[in-house]
Amino acid sequence: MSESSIKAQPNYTTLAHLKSVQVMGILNVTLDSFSDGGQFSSFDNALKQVELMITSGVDIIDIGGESTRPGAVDVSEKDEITRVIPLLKAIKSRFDIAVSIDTSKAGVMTEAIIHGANMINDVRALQNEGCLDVVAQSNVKVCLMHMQGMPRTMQENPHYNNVIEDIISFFVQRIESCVQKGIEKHRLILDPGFGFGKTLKHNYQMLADFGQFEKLNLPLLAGISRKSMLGNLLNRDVEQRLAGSLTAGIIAVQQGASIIRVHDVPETVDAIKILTAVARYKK
Ligand code: PT1
Repeated sequence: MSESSIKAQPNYTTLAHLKSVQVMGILNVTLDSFSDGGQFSSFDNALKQVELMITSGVDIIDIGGESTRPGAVDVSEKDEITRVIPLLKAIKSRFDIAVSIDTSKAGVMTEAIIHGANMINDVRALQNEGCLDVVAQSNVKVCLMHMQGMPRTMQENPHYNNVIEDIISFFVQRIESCVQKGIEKHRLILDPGFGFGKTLKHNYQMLADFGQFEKLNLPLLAGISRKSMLGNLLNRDVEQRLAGSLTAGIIAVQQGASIIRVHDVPETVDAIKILTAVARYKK
């Protein structure tokens, strides 16, 4: 290789970056995940899952009461509050752990903030009525995710001129709206939204060029765990996507992701420990 072809590039395999990477553990309380038993056992189950995640080294628990996977239908605000808030209160009273609430509804955000949520994770990037105001009047962190279309139909015909550039333009506009409303930049986290109105090709372009989002100078979140971009490539059911999930998560971390949102916390923590050890020994 000629000398001139060696470019100085940001290196996210450094010890400093890897030490700051946070694992966000997914806790679903949608109707589907609650349909396998009575309310009480489900609630206890969720708390046991939280305890396991904490023991395994999770940094943030992400509670979601609305399914946003492709084809999912809307949930009422009342139902979402009933599913999410009691669990948030129970976690906050029992454990010392950061909790994020995965919601797009201003009413759910309000309740979540009152009851001690540390972060709002919004796949609709605070575009719904009242959301900017609710977050502006708090001091929580907020994850702004990119989605093209809405969950029920978003996979029908996704189109971009340039997937990375289009998402960056969207982020620039959303950051501007947040700052205008008084949500300080230091509270923002960006997520390009793997699987949200993206073809297989778009998803892999995003993963290949994940480092491009670093231009926006904000922490990045990647949520790839068990998604169909892994399943469709590997031809594997959702329970058989662990190797794919770990590999894709690590690739995102090596390109600057600060938070990875995952189902398999112990395995993800192990993978990051290996990366960190390598960074320590690197000359
Ligand atoms: C995500 C995310 C999320 N994903 C953030 N929040 C989901 N910030 C929920 C599939 O293609 O990536 N980032 N909250 C889950 N949504 C999906 C989407 C699940 C697509 C599965 C797929 O399989």
